[in-house]
Amino acid sequence: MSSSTKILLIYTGGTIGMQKDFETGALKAFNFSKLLQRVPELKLLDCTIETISFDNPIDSSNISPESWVAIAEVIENKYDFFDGFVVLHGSDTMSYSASALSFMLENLTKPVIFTGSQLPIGDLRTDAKENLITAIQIASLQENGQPIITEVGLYFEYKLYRGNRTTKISAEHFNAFTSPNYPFLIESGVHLKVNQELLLPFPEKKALCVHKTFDNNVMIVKMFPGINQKIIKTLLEVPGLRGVVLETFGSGNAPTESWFIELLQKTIQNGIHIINVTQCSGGSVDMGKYETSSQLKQIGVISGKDCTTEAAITKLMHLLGKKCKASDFKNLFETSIRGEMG
Ligand code: ASN
Repeated sequence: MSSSTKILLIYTGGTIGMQKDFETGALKAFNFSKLLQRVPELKLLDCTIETISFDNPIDSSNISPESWVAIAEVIENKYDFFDGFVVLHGSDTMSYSASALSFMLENLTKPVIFTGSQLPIGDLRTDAKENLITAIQIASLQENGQPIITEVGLYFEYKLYRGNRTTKISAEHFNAFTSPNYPFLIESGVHLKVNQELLLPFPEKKALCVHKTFDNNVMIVKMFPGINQKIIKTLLEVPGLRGVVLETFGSGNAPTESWFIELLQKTIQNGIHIINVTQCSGGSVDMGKYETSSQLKQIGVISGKDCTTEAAITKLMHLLGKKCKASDFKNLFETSIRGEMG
């Protein structure tokens, strides 16, 4: 890091910048300028920090594809003027946003690091300061004048993860995220330990390309024993539906009852993409390993492999938004584009 390194802090909202409403006791977003007043330590960092805020900071439960476009446009407009970007975001949907931004930003040659906190920055026991300061340090890491991280990461509680590999696992612990199928990229201890071999390679220098279209005519269906034919048929026949992420059991297994398989087959024949991801918190879909997934493979269900549900649903919306040929879709989905699947 050097004082010539320039970092842009993009504040979208989330607990990190919230305070208690005295009347209701609920946490509400407050003005970003106050966030910086609360962290004078930022001035001690050996880099230049500029900040930009959403006009109306939001709890991340209100994040939408429009918000992702807003974040991406800030990065796009300021890309040439900064060496790295830190996105302050609520933790609840941070994994969705980090996944979405990873797909949107093609040929990224600079770090985009999402972070937030479990307690507001003004709280005595806050985790916000460590997360914020280390995320900025990580975004500033350079070697021979080139950024070390050239991907969308998520930093929380001493670990930097690949953003599109993460999932939120706790509403209580400071250690709120995990990356079940890919190791962490950096660990923060006395030193920052970078696992260089796990990072996405520096892209061949092409201009940054920002994909801004998402198609949200999609849904996530989580399988459970006793799932009802009438209900699932109604869901799959919703007019305009274009894709489904199906959270299955174990390594991609589902009931073999003929009504279920026939319904999925008809849905696929109608041009609706069905993506198989596991509802396990780790491991991969492997269709054909068990009899209970062989038919899914035969009828053309797409394998989400070891993708998280967050990465699968955002990739689905992104690829549908790109309007690629229906016949290419399965192949495109099953190919890793930003290191989101193994
Ligand atoms: N509800 C908050 C949010 O996601 C939670 C947090 O940031 N810890 O905006």
